[in-house]
Amino acid sequence: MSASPTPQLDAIVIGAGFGGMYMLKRLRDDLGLRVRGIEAGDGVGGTWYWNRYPGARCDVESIYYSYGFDAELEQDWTWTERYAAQPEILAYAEHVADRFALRNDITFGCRVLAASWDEADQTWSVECDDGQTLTSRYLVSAVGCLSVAQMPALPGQDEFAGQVLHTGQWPHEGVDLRGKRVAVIGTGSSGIQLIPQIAQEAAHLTVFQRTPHYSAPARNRPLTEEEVAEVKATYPAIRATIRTTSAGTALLPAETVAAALTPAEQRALLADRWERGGPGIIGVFQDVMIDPDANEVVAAYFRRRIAEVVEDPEVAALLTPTDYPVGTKRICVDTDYFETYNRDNVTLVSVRKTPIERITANGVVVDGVEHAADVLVYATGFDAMTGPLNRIDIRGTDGRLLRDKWAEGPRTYLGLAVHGFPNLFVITGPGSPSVLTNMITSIEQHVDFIADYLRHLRDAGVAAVEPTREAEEAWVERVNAAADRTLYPRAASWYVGANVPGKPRVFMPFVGGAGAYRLICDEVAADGYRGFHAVAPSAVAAPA
Ligand code: NA7
Repeated sequence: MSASPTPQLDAIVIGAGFGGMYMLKRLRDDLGLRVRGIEAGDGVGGTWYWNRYPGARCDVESIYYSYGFDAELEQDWTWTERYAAQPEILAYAEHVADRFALRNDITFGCRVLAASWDEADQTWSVECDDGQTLTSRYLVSAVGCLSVAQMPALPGQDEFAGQVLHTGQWPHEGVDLRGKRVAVIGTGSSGIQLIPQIAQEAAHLTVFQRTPHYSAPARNRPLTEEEVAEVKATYPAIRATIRTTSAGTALLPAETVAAALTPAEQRALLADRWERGGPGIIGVFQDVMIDPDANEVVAAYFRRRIAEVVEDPEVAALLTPTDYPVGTKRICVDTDYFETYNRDNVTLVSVRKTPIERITANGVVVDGVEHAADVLVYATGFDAMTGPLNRIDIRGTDGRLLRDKWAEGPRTYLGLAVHGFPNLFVITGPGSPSVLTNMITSIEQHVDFIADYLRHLRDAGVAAVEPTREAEEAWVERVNAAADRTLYPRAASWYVGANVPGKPRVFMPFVGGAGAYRLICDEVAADGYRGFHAVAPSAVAAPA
């Protein structure tokens, strides 16, 4: 029998966003592995490379939404705003790529089409759309959670004569909307950021809203020199703290459950959080995401604030969410969103009861009325969490496709690895806290876990591992049980795949909190990577 051929690479990392870049750096610089990154875009940055729509901004504060692995990087980079806008975050990603000389190890403009596990050679064979096939010992997915744009299938969609855009695939050269009639479909986080910006530029803006969303004011502002200096002086302590929190960022902790307070005390706390701005208002009471009554106190507060701002009572009523708990669809954070509907050049069309009938050459038809548009913007979100992996033909043991294994919903161990797919690791995959947290904190934790595990395997002389079936099943049950204890599954959100027709309704992230999850992973590692087992090469002899 011939010896297994040495793969071309030790590891392939798919994606060069924040997950892929740090993974590449750790494996190359700390473990000395031969690593290649494969990235569909022509540059680094992932989400922030693609989502260039006006108003795109992170809803996690910039000083926390940044890497904590390198003290000098922290000191050298200076954030200018409380919530960084897309160009600044992309510039940061590019700075990191330059600083750590990552680009030469990344193939840009190249998409991974398929990856298959060779059981005899114990290597991954990765097929790219530039025609090349690479082999490697390990495959790491850093494809992101919100990277496959979701387009609705509307009758007549291809007939539209004007420009068609999706927020997640915004043209790099920008779009001149001056004097144009613009239609926006969708009022999630992207729509809510985009709509106030477009309203200022376009001749007319028509917004098509299916579900009104809860949105809190961002209260974005420039950071002062004093604030920046203080943060830089205390960064190690800040990082140490946020790693223990549920959301992986610094939000005011709740002191008590809602029922322990009088209505006046509740209102005072809510008003304080509203004035502070940002998503932290969801954490105002300990039980907002668990107790429907506590949730309703917060939801009612949002409703009152909408009624105060929006001048036309009919428009205000349409913009007011009433039939799902606040926070169960991701809370939005805005600047002048509701105020925008007081402008003369903005029209709101509810498509709740009367869905979009069709798209014509000239616009969007609802309830028999054509709303004319020159530009049509889809702010319709993403095939979240599983979409980016499922569109790659990933074949594990016995040639089984990952998307077939996940047909009834994703199944992972710790959101990091999948039984039947040896040596595949998923950064912030379904079953991990990921999208419920500061993504960069969660990314760093996963990357460190994976890098430490690969070092451990090298030291132990183990070539291939996978989670056991039992460990995976137990984790899936734990993820489901955690979600069922909350109000999260009550909304038709992208967390449960409700925005993609035919997608199984499963709450995908682990809701137990990033800090608690980190402890679980640390225990798994300390216990000899409990739940994983070594995989022996199959008996099939490699062809002579
Ligand atoms: P979201 O939050 O999924 O929002 C998409 C929006 O598009 C939402 O309002 C949808 O209504 C709407 N939508 C989708 N399909 C249709 C059709 N067919 N007709 C009308 N309206 C439609 O995506 P975002 O890009 O805003 O944000 C995604 C995440 O990125 C965000 O949560 C942050 O984590 C960053 P629906 O609510 O489904 O009724």
